[in-house]
Amino acid sequence: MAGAVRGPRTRSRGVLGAVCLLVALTGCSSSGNGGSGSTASASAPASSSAAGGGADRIGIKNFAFGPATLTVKPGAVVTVTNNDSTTHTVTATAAKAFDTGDIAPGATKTFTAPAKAGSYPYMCAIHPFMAGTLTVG
Ligand SMILES: [Cu+2]
Repeated sequence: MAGAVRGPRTRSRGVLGAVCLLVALTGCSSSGNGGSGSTASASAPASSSAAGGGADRIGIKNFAFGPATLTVKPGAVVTVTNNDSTTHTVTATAAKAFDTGDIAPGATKTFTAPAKAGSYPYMCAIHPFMAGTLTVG
Protein backbone atom coordinates (compact mmCIF):
# COMPACT_ATOMS: atom_id res chain seq x y z
CA MET A 1 0.00 0.00 0.00
CA ALA A 2 2.67 2.46 1.03
CA GLY A 3 4.63 1.66 -2.08
CA ALA A 4 1.68 2.53 -4.26
CA VAL A 5 1.50 5.98 -2.69
CA ARG A 6 5.22 6.64 -3.06
CA GLY A 7 5.10 5.86 -6.74
CA PRO A 8 2.90 8.70 -7.90
CA ARG A 9 4.62 11.10 -5.49
CA THR A 10 8.01 10.57 -7.05
CA ARG A 11 6.48 10.88 -10.40
CA SER A 12 4.68 14.12 -9.63
CA ARG A 13 7.93 15.66 -8.45
CA GLY A 14 9.29 15.23 -11.91
CA VAL A 15 6.19 16.75 -13.43
CA LEU A 16 6.38 19.65 -11.00
CA GLY A 17 9.93 20.34 -12.02
CA ALA A 18 8.92 20.52 -15.65
CA VAL A 19 5.96 22.76 -14.81
CA CYS A 20 8.20 25.12 -12.82
CA LEU A 21 10.54 25.40 -15.76
CA LEU A 22 7.64 26.15 -18.07
CA VAL A 23 6.28 28.80 -15.73
CA ALA A 24 9.70 30.42 -15.53
CA LEU A 25 9.95 30.54 -19.31
CA THR A 26 6.43 31.70 -20.08
CA GLY A 27 6.35 34.00 -17.07
CA CYS A 28 9.31 35.89 -18.44
CA SER A 29 7.98 36.28 -21.95
CA SER A 30 4.41 37.08 -20.96
CA SER A 31 5.45 39.92 -18.65
CA GLY A 32 7.48 41.39 -21.48
CA ASN A 33 4.51 41.19 -23.79
CA GLY A 34 2.31 42.87 -21.22
CA GLY A 35 4.60 45.86 -21.00
CA SER A 36 4.73 46.51 -24.71
CA GLY A 37 1.07 45.66 -25.17
CA SER A 38 -0.12 48.55 -23.03
CA THR A 39 1.87 51.10 -25.02
CA ALA A 40 0.57 49.70 -28.30
CA SER A 41 -2.95 50.64 -27.28
CA ALA A 42 -1.99 54.32 -27.22
CA SER A 43 -3.13 54.82 -30.78
CA ALA A 44 -5.55 57.61 -29.87
CA PRO A 45 -4.99 61.06 -31.34
CA ALA A 46 -2.73 63.40 -29.41
CA SER A 47 -5.64 65.63 -28.51
CA SER A 48 -7.34 63.05 -26.33
CA SER A 49 -4.29 61.31 -24.91
CA ALA A 50 -2.99 64.64 -23.60
CA ALA A 51 -5.96 64.81 -21.25
CA GLY A 52 -4.10 62.77 -18.68
CA GLY A 53 -1.40 65.38 -18.37
CA GLY A 54 -2.92 68.24 -16.48
CA ALA A 55 -5.93 69.87 -14.97
CA ASP A 56 -5.81 72.92 -17.23
CA ARG A 57 -9.26 72.90 -18.71
CA ILE A 58 -11.71 75.27 -20.31
CA GLY A 59 -15.32 74.26 -20.72
CA ILE A 60 -17.74 75.92 -23.11
CA LYS A 61 -21.41 76.01 -22.21
CA ASN A 62 -24.27 78.35 -23.15
CA PHE A 63 -21.96 80.44 -25.33
CA ALA A 64 -19.58 81.13 -22.46
CA PHE A 65 -16.10 79.98 -21.45
CA GLY A 66 -15.65 78.52 -18.02
CA PRO A 67 -13.69 79.59 -16.17
CA ALA A 68 -13.63 82.95 -17.93
CA THR A 69 -10.11 83.46 -16.63
CA LEU A 70 -7.69 80.55 -16.42
CA THR A 71 -4.11 80.72 -15.17
CA VAL A 72 -1.66 78.15 -16.52
CA LYS A 73 2.06 77.60 -16.67
CA PRO A 74 4.02 78.62 -19.77
CA GLY A 75 3.69 76.00 -22.48
CA ALA A 76 0.95 74.13 -20.63
CA VAL A 77 -1.44 71.98 -22.62
CA VAL A 78 -4.95 73.29 -22.12
CA THR A 79 -7.90 71.01 -22.78
CA VAL A 80 -11.05 72.61 -24.15
CA THR A 81 -14.37 70.79 -24.07
CA ASN A 82 -17.35 72.08 -25.98
CA ASN A 83 -20.48 71.26 -24.00
CA ASP A 84 -22.74 73.28 -26.27
CA SER A 85 -24.76 72.11 -29.24
CA THR A 86 -22.94 74.57 -31.50
CA THR A 87 -19.38 74.60 -32.79
CA HIS A 88 -17.03 76.96 -30.95
CA THR A 89 -13.34 77.85 -30.94
CA VAL A 90 -10.82 79.16 -28.45
CA THR A 91 -8.90 81.74 -30.45
CA ALA A 92 -6.42 84.21 -29.04
CA THR A 93 -7.58 87.73 -29.82
CA ALA A 94 -4.12 89.11 -30.47
CA ALA A 95 -1.00 87.84 -32.20
CA LYS A 96 -2.43 84.38 -32.93
CA ALA A 97 -0.97 83.13 -29.67
CA PHE A 98 -3.17 80.04 -29.81
CA ASP A 99 -6.18 78.72 -31.65
CA THR A 100 -8.02 75.45 -31.25
CA GLY A 101 -9.83 75.73 -34.53
CA ASP A 102 -13.41 74.49 -34.72
CA ILE A 103 -14.51 72.33 -31.79
CA ALA A 104 -17.60 70.34 -32.71
CA PRO A 105 -20.43 70.00 -30.18
CA GLY A 106 -19.41 67.51 -27.50
CA ALA A 107 -15.82 67.38 -28.75
CA THR A 108 -12.58 68.12 -26.93
CA LYS A 109 -9.48 69.80 -28.30
CA THR A 110 -6.23 70.98 -26.82
CA PHE A 111 -3.92 73.88 -27.42
CA THR A 112 -0.54 74.81 -26.06
CA ALA A 113 -0.33 77.92 -23.95
CA PRO A 114 2.24 80.54 -24.97
CA ALA A 115 5.73 80.13 -23.53
CA LYS A 116 5.84 83.80 -22.60
CA ALA A 117 4.12 84.94 -19.42
CA GLY A 118 1.33 87.41 -19.82
CA SER A 119 -2.38 87.86 -20.19
CA TYR A 120 -3.92 86.55 -23.38
CA PRO A 121 -7.51 87.47 -24.14
CA TYR A 122 -9.29 85.01 -26.36
CA MET A 123 -12.66 84.64 -28.02
CA CYS A 124 -14.70 82.33 -30.15
CA ALA A 125 -13.97 83.00 -33.80
CA ILE A 126 -17.53 82.06 -34.69
CA HIS A 127 -19.19 84.04 -31.90
CA PRO A 128 -16.87 87.00 -31.20
CA PHE A 129 -18.99 88.10 -28.27
CA MET A 130 -17.71 85.10 -26.33
CA ALA A 131 -14.68 86.25 -24.39
CA GLY A 132 -12.19 84.77 -21.96
CA THR A 133 -8.68 85.37 -20.74
CA LEU A 134 -5.77 82.99 -20.46
CA THR A 135 -3.18 84.12 -17.97
CA VAL A 136 0.26 82.57 -18.37
CA GLY A 137 2.56 82.88 -15.41
CU1 LIG B 1 -18.71 80.04 -30.46
